[in-house]
Amino acid sequence: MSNLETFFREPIKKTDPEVSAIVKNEIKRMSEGLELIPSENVVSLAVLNALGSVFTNKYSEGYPKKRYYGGNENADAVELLAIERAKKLFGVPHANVQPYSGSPANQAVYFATCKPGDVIMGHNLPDGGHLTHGWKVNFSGSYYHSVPYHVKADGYIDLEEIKKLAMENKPKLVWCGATAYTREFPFEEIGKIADEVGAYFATDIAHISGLVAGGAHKSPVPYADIITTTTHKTLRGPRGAMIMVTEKGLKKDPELADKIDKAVFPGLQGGPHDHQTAAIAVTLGEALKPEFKEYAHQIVKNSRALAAALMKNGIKLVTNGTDNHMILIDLTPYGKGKGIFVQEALDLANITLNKNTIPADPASPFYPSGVRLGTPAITTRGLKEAEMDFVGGCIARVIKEVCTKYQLPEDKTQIKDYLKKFRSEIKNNSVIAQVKQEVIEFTKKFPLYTTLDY
Ligand code: DSN
Repeated sequence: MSNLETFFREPIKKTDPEVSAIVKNEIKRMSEGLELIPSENVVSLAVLNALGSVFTNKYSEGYPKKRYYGGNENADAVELLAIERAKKLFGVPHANVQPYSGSPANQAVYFATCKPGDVIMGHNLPDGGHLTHGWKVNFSGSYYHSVPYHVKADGYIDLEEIKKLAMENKPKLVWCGATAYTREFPFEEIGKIADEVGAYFATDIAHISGLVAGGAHKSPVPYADIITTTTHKTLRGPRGAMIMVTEKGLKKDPELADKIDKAVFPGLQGGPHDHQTAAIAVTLGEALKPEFKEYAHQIVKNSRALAAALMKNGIKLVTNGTDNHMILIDLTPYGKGKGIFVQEALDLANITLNKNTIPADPASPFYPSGVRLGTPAITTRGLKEAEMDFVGGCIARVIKEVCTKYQLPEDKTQIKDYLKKFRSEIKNNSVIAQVKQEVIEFTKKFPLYTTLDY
């Protein structure tokens, strides 16, 4: 901890003790906890170095060698390096590394391929899809005519439905990708349907891009026209995103790469975040190393072992298991809307995950009946299959403790007071306190950063 404090806090400690103290608290929270939110990870010190570099001072609207301002020779060099590494890592002819994050990247795909009012298809949000794949309150569901597809009762994507909806509605753009889906994505099958109806096929691999890069999940490259990804999930980089165009996409539309670049800048964004680009370049360099393959496979091994440990403890999972980094717990055997109790009680026990809807959730998206968790961050910290029994056991103990004791009132006006009582009671719950102590002891064996090689 003392070395870490020096690394992260030396200048800030002197000039801004208030922010410095908050950063210190965050280091402690991360160090003493098990981070199981499947979209989070722990980046390397090299990524942090690049992210905290002087590139944050620069403006470089445009693209390498075609900038609007001077002094961009180093910004050009780092962006070109990131692009080359992205192309090599994923095997694509074109990459844009400027999107600020996943939602802006997806927005650029719409801007490049559709006009307002065009029909688009994506994985329905309560079924595990993403806001930007056509959800009604998002720009994607209000500026475009969204026809969502769903998962079947068994939790798997309903290919029959996709085919039927695509034939009936003739979409301009079809998405495949999700934020809460625990099985391999059927890229090939959905890609065929998109081709049959003449749609662009975009895959959003934000969650699984590290697995794809490391060979632990099938690549969408042969089937997709466009691929978007964030860079901070399984890919283990800074917050940011990329848009890639495949050979198939260029064959379908030779101007597609140009359209994407123009949509990002000047269509939607201003100056790229060069410090973020530098950190993405470092991330992609790390992902090109052989160790990253091992990491990607270990994520999935851990996820499968954690799923097995949970089921052994009597916990029900959507699809009864996982193919990737993620697990979706179905809490309905204890009643509906229990996700909030589990998330908040586990937070108190230093285990972080998030409440989530499950397919055909009997409750509301705000008080859903499931929780979502995953193994990217704990795998980075060095946990292996053998440790998943401990992690799964802790989660199961807390689930049983709160789900058998608490049930949200049917009358919505009573929910606020009920949660107030719940929050005050769990502070003194002995099971939660015991799990917290065990987690703090356990995490000492797996430091957040093992080496400080700067
Ligand atoms: N918020 C991200 C996630 O947690 O999956 C997706 O955008």
